[in-house]
Amino acid sequence: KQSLIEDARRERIGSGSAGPSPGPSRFGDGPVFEEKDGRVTLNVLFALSNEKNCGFFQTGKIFETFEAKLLHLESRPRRKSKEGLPDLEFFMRCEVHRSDLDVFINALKRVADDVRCVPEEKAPWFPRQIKDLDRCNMLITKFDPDLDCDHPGYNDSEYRKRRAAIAELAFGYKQSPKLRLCAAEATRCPRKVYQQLRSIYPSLACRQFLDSLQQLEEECGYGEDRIPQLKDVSAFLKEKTGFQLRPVAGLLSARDFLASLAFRVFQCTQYIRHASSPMHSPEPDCCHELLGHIPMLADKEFAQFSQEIGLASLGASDEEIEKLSTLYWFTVEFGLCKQNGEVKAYGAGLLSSYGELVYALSNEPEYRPFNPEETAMQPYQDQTYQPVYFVSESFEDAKMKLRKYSASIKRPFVVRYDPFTCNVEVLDQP
Ligand code: HBI
Ligand code: NLE
Ligand code: FE
Repeated sequence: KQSLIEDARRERIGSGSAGPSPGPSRFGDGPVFEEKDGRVTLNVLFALSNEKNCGFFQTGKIFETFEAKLLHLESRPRRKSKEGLPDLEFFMRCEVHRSDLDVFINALKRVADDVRCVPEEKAPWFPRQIKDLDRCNMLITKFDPDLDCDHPGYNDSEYRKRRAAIAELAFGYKQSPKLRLCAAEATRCPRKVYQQLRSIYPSLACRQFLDSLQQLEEECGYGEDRIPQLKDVSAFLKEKTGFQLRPVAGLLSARDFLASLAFRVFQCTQYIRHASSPMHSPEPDCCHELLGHIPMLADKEFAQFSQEIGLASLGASDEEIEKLSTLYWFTVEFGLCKQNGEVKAYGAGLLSSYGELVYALSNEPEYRPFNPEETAMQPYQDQTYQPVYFVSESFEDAKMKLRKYSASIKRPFVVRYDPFTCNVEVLDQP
């Protein structure tokens, strides 16, 4: 049987069909790294089924017995077991005595399935196909109404219950044409959000946004009385620019979030901001996605700009991811651009917040010209309005500058998106 772990292992860069690059020496069934003072470091993958009770704690015992040191541990759910609980797969880096290595691995094999030693990765794993996005679901804990006591919904148990149910649906979503996006919270339309924003868009939003919004009103049921179904919006986008939506339970890690853009997939929240703060929410919600992002993603030039940030992020180092997410922040979320001699908003975080849209286009905040090298280093916060915004000459200009920046990111390979198969091809750096 083909285990998911095998799958993941083969898909990791450097261990493809060309064969893994062996570490400095080989022991047991896999490579070992960094021999020092009689100890070796190794990467182990293994799976634990929920049917074998407490397998995880037994592995802990094995570590204790062999005086193994744990350097890194990750887990993720794989298929569901008979009781409906997910089996877990683990990736760990650990250090053991060289002389214990074989016994250590054999001991692990007795409690865990699919135990494998894998080579050091040349680059972090990244999705190659749209369906791999099913594995890009690592949420960060920020703005979680269950965990963050400053969240406006923290003391509202009804709100938290709704959020938990919506999150459950997003986690269960699989990239498959058979499955449908779940309904947005269609009856809870904060009419005021729409009305207020709609009245200021004509003077403050960029032309592309206004054009798309008009089409969404005419063709997709946008309006102050209801929230459109994400399924319909996704179909609309797909027709315009090839972008599609997939539901997400909350804030994803920047790496997973950006990776989906490479496939023209936009991770879309479905819950609505707490009713106590309609004019600004620090976290994304479906008002933000539908009003801020969707109209922009329906524009060809902008869709391409977004995808290029995504492609640049695949397999990039953590530092580069940080810079790309800062660039994303100051463009896709909070970008301003010149149009006919005036400054207009194109960033989704502005276009979905009445408060910040008015503020950003007043003469209070500081403006700086968009320049990826500088913009990528600008610290930002996500609690309240931005003190500084970056202004592009045009989308075309921003896209060209970003392309130049992306080309300067060092990766041991190049990626190419194949629009026919919707896969990402990985080629060795010439
Ligand atoms: N996750 N769901 C979701 N939506 C976002 O807009 C988002 C995210 N995770 C990270 C993130 N944005 C930022 O780091 C961007 O700058 C990439
Ligand atoms: N501040 C935005 C709003 O209120 O809609 C959301 C920003 C999400 C990054
Ligand atoms: Fe956003």
